[in-house]
Amino acid sequence: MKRSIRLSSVIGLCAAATLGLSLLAADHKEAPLINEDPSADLNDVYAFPAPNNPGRFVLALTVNPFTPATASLAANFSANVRYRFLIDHNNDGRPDRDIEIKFSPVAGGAQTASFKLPDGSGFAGGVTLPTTNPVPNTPIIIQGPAGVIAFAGQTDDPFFFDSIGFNRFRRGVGGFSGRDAFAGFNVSTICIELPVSMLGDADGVFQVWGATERQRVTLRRGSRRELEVSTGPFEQIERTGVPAVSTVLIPGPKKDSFNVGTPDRDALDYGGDIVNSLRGLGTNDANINILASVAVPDTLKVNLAQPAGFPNGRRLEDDVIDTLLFFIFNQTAVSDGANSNDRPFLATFPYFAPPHQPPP
Ligand SMILES: [Ca+2]
Ligand SMILES: [Ca+2]
Ligand SMILES: [Ca+2]
Ligand SMILES: [Ca+2]
Repeated sequence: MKRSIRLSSVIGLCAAATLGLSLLAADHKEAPLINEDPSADLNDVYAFPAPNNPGRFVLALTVNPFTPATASLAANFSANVRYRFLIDHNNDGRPDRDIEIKFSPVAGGAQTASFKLPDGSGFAGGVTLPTTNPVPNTPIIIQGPAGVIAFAGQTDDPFFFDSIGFNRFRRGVGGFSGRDAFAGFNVSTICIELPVSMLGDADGVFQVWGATERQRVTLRRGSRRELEVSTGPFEQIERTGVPAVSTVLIPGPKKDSFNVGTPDRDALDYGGDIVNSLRGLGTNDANINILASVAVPDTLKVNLAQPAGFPNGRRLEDDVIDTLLFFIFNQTAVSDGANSNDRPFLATFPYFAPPHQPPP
């Protein structure tokens, strides 16, 4: 069979690559430090024009990777993490606008999400909390100024990929079976829909990424042995834009420092590593150049004048893995066989599929 020959030649290339992966995902559990901090562990960032709502744009990010339905109550947004969307207008890798989201602690069966928009205005509303009931809680649509709507709560993970097949394939002990390793798992999702004009970009060409930050906290003993607590500025602990950049292309020992880095330094600090990783996979120079234009810096590139869909931004339904495999393997159609989500997406905001619930 032609297909199995093609797959086994790819196995050889993957086995030869020194990627240091334990698990290949979009950005789930990709680096040693963030692996221990799930509520700040960004999985994916999405950026797409609102379907059926011209002139409006959707930004979304997910955290809390691989939340099983049976453990959904333990997965929440942290009251000590600042979640951010960063928007670059002029391609210098530095943000020109941002959206910040912070959360109250969960108390009395409720949690509040507070949003700060690019113009500095703010609004707040209830988080759609997880439940172990057979039917999930109805999504709370939070209303902001100027028609802005927002959602924060648990959903199905929209990412799909046969990552187990890829890892077997890489070790020469199997190949893609088409099984979506993310099927059945939930994530914690922040989704916001706002007028494009609010992003503040004049020409419809901009870049987006997500970041999580924690406030620096210092504990010390005072002169009478009392505990003194002081809090400092927020410091970035993770960032991501393009799926699989950190997991596939950044060498293992550099993944933690990549997470605290900024896009304006990506070409300088990681360009060589990314080229080496792609050469290790057998990608030729023409396709390395194409992938570099997508992955360096690690931001989603958006051009509103062009059709939406990865690598022009990213929609929930985009088969980003097949797109990346196509260029990694020099424009050969290699598919993992997991080509759509395990649950249909909603046609209307918040677009994400409802979370998986424990069996009744
Ligand atoms: Ca991550
Ligand atoms: Ca900028
Ligand atoms: Ca899913
Ligand atoms: Ca696929």
